[in-house]
Amino acid sequence: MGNSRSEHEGLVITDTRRKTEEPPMYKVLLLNDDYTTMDFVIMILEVVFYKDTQEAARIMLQVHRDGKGVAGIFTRDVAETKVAIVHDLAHKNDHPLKCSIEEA
Ligand code: TYC
Repeated sequence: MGNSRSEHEGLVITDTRRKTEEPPMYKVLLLNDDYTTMDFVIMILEVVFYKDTQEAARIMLQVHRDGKGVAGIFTRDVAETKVAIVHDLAHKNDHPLKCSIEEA
């Protein structure tokens, strides 16, 4: 039996053709309701989704007008964790705010 290591020395070939798979991405949607305060939604967008105040206000108003809006796009695990955090903060602060996940 030959020594494959020495026989093939210097013949290592890296396949650079195959594209690295990217994970499926998910939109976290904020849903409008009549009771959650605008300030609370802006705070959520700042604290959970790292938006600056101006962008947070823009997204909040879009949700208020259109019924829903995209808070961010994440891998499935991160999106699900953000939804759980939003629902927990909303519940603890007596707001009915809901959000959902949609494949991007
Ligand atoms: N519609 C709410 C109000 O008038 C504000 C609001 C905006 C609530 C966005 C939820 O996801 C939401 N106070």
